Amino acid sequence: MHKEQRTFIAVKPDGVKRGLVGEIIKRFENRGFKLIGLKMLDVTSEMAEKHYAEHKGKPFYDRLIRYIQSGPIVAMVWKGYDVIIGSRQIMGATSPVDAQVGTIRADFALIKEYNVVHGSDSEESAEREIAIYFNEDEIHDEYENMAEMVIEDLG
Ligand code: IDP
Ligand code: MG
Repeated sequence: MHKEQRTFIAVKPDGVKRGLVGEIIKRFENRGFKLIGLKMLDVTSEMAEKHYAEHKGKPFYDRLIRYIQSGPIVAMVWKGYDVIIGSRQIMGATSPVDAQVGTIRADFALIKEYNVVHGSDSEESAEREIAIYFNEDEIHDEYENMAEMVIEDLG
């Protein structure tokens, strides 16, 4: 069955510097997902280490921690039916050479080390990542968006 979920999405520092914030947000809005949290911030070392704990010890870990702190990010929470797999599809594979044409990473990422966008890969990581970047009172689920209204029509 279709599952209503939340996910954590971030425009990474290279995406912000390249002026891709609006382009990336547009693709999630076009898909009908509901934006319920949004902020620009500098990622602290503590946040970066929590976020990327699963990659600690890998050869690219130190560079990844530097990359996510190389400028402000735009952190977001999105909600919707199957939003976790759906947002991974919109983003495309980690490396632009593996990503399907038409995905954000195929269209905009330079290389896998600079792939412009982050998205959670499971419900567990989504809730863990949301908690790193947001307090619950910064999340605004109290409005109804068009996609929710359409889906409710199914009864
Ligand atoms: P994902 O962002 O597609 O979920 P992960 O495997 O979770 O990919 O890796 C997190 C981030 O670490 C990637 O988005 C990318 O920026 C970076 N990364 C992943 N694999 C490599 C690699 O093999 N070399 C360099 N950087 C990598
Ligand atoms: Mg990941």
